[in-house]
Parts: sequence; structure tokens; C-alpha cells
Amino acid sequence: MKKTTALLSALLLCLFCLPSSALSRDFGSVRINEIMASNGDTIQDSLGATPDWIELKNVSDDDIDLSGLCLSDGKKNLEKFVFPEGIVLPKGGFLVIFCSEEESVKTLDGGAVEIHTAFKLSADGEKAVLSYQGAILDIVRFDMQTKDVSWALKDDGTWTFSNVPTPGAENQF
Ligand SMILES: [Ca+2]
Ligand SMILES: [Ca+2]
Repeated sequence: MKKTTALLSALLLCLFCLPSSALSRDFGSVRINEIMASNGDTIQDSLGATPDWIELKNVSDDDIDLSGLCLSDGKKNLEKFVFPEGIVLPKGGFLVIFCSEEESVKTLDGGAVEIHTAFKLSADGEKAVLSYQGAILDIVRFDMQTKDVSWALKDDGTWTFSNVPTPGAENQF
């Protein structure tokens, strides 16, 4: 459980709010970095549940205002989740979004924001799609998943399974 707590702290620390005037809107620098469609005990949300999750990474040197960016589990309806105002992904930072089937964006004690989408990820294989105003920015297809093994992006740009999932941190293999 220690691992889970540390990871949760890491992902919460990456969220904070800045005046929108200082922020980038370079959505091309936001990418899907890791996915878990069968979360047994890798990470818990603030209520102790273990939903599926998607990790985003900001690969740029600017903090990015995510408002208006969309996440989905398919191309038919790209806007299953739309980021509200006030969510910032710091430069080089990570953001974990829980895919729990019950949408919510709530501010936790300490000011961090926890995001849940109305869709879940299928462990039998599905997609994760990042888009803005109908244009797909990133799409990740995955086949059958194993509990507590993530599907993660490597430095060479290919995807593979990871037995050491890292929600909110650099991927490890
Ligand atoms: Ca789904
Ligand atoms: Ca990671």
C-alpha cells in the first residue's frame, strides 16, 4: 500500500492552477503515455476504488492549459470527456485520469484535482483517444490486458506491457 500512496502523491502534486494568460495551449505536446485497463491494486482513487486509468504526459517546456481537450475510448464519440477550465499539466509533468464510468472533477484536500471519466477501458482491448475540436491528436490501440500490468509508451515510440506500472511518473519496464 506504501507504493500506492507514493504514486498517488506524485500524481496529485503535478496539478495546480496558474493564471490562464501564462499558459500554453500546445496540445500537440500532450500525449497518452500509459494505460491500465485492469487495475487490481496498482493505484487507488481518493475513495479507495481502483478504476482503469490513462496517464497523459506534457512533453513540452511549457505548462499547458488542458481546457477543451477531449478523451475517449473510441473514435465514434471523441468528446466522452472534455477537460474543464482550470486544469493545468505542468511542463514535463504527468496526469492520471481515472476511467471509472462515473464522471467527476473534484478538488481534494490540499487543492489537487481528481478526474474521473464516464467511460471505462475494456481489458479485452480498446482504444484511448485524445482530441481537440474533432481532430485526433493521439490514439493508442491496445489488445487484451492483464491485471496490474500497464500498456506503456517506450522512449523509442513503441508500446509494450510493463510489469512495473508508474501512474504519475516516467514509465519503467
Ligand atoms: Ca470502454
Ligand atoms: Ca507512467
